[in-house]
Amino acid sequence: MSLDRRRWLSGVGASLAGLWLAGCDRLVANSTFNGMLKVAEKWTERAQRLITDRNALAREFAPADISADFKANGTLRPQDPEYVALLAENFASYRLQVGGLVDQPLSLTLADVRAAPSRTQITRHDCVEGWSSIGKWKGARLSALLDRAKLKPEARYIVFHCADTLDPSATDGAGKYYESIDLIDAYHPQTILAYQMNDATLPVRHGYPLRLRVERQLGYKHAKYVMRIEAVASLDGIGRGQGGFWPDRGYEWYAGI
Ligand SMILES: Nc1nc2c(c(=O)[nH]1)N[C@H]1C(S)=C(S)[C@@H](COP(=O)(O)O)O[C@H]1N2
Ligand SMILES: [Mo]
Repeated sequence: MSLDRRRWLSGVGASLAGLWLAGCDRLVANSTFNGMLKVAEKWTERAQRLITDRNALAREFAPADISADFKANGTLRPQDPEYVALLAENFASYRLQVGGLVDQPLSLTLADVRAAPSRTQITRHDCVEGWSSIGKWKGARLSALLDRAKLKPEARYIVFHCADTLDPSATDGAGKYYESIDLIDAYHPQTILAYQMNDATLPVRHGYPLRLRVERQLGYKHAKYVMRIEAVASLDGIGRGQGGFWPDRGYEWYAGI
């Protein structure tokens, strides 16, 4: 169960319990109150169904379905000096930073990330431009990393800061790729930081060394070249404030499929 859902459910439980303690005999005798309770129950059901749907798994495929030629899109090889230097030493001094609203900031080597609880899945990647490819991904479960970092209760979004500048013409400092997701997607079981594709080391064009897989959303949410993960309460003040490189340029922040 996601943090959000757990928190939300305990909130609902607490407020109902509060009502009962307020004097349930008197309230139960009151037909308006019974009507209210029914409405509240219906609302709870509907909201819960929505949440349950968001936790449903994306379709998974068989090895025979894997695309022979998975398309690559956006940045194919970052030219940013930091990335170029890291690639030259095969990411020996790379550290995945996990920070922001956490009690225990992490600085992880690639070996640390590979040692974390993992998941492997064969899924279809759908790009907003109208193409799809099926690939097999193995990566660290984002939920495991976030649990290790101990999210603070104020954390609402997880931001992925990437190595690549996709828009060198941006003069406001918002030219670097980044993306963000809420805690429901962050704790979704298929949300992983992938380091393998089709049983091999993740190729540079697909986001080496780490790329996000957030299987219930469109391709542009799947941040490649992830350098830093940041837990935040608000997306204001990051990039142009819309929660992602493409959302800053008019795409929907939530790109559910
Ligand atoms: N860092 C970074 N992540 C990115 C992009 C990018 O340009 N830079 N492009 C996005 C888009 S639009 C898509 S469709 C997918 C493409 O992933 P692929 O190259 O592995 O197919 O990555 C997404 N993540
Ligand atoms: Mo895309």
